[in-house]
Amino acid sequence: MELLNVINNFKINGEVELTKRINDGLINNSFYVCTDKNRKYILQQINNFVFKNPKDIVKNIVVVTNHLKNKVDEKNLELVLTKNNDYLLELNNKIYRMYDYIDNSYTLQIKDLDNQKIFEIGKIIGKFHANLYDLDIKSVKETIKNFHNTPDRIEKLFNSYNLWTLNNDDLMIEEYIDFVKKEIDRLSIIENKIEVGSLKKHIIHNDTKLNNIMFDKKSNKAKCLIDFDTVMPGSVLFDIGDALRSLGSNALEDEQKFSIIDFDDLKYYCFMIGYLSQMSDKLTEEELNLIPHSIYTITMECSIRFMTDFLDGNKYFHIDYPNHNLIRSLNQMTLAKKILTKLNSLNKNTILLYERLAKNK
Ligand code: GN1
Ligand code: MG
Repeated sequence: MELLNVINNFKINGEVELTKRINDGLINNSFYVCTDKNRKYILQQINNFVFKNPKDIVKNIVVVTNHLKNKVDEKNLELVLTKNNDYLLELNNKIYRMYDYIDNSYTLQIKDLDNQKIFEIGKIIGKFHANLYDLDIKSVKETIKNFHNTPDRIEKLFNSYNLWTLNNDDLMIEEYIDFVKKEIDRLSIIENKIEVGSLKKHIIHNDTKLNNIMFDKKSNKAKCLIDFDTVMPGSVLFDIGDALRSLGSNALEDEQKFSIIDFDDLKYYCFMIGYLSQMSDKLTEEELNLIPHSIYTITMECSIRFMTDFLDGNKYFHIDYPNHNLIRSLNQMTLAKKILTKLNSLNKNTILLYERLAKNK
């Protein structure tokens, strides 16, 4: 009943006929809504523990979607207004916003990926970066401070570890902390380069995992990115790293059988061919040289975030069982270690790929 009341506060077309909870995503609560006029929407309750300033998020989304509207001919994310002409609805201490549903589209699971689809994903992320390249970074607010600042994430991990009361997992956690300590310098390379200005920030997506990429049902091509909550200034390397963290792995991020986790080089190259088709003229040499390294960094960063949340008592990410964040964290560390063993060859081949594509242009 409350849900229906929430929905009817938005300017929807028709009477609500169907609502369905969507169990994707670890932060917001999302619902699919369909009306008797066959109009479809996505309603989301914004997690205000994670997003302290929902108003800034919707302001960012409006700036970015308007900018994209002038460049993209296909459908992109669009917000639905409330009956008070606002983008946010506050009801019983909860905050909601609504999007038009992107019709005739679907998202992929790791098991559905093939080389062509991965190429498409690289291309759509490259296109997103290229289209937002000329948007002034000052026009978009930083809604979560230091979101992909890895050294800051490490500091938060150490703080949580110091406050953590030891229990049965202590040896495993200690080993984990030792590994992170050993890797601090390597994990700080990107942030250090941002600080000295040798890596520039642009408007990027910041959450390019596989289920945030919509595919078209008819053409089976990637159509657009969704989930613009974290669209903020950052290095393009964050998005490349985050996308490959999720789609370059041959296992889900909460797979418990760590022995099957590996990083798939072929998927990486397919993604890069797609990405470079849109961004090769914009990437700097520094960015190009750091691409494989960014996948390692963002994968470890994600592992660190899951571990920090586990130590903090699971307040940030939605969990299905008590050790869920611990499993996710160790899973992502296993993947990161696999990437480390491949860094040299990935680096060499990325340059070769870039040069070959440039020649064929
Ligand atoms: C969260 O909400 P969702 O599932 O799209 C998180 C990402 C993590 C991801 C890990 C705002 O994304 O940063 O990479 O979980 N989003 C936020 O699965 O923290
Ligand atoms: Mg998200």
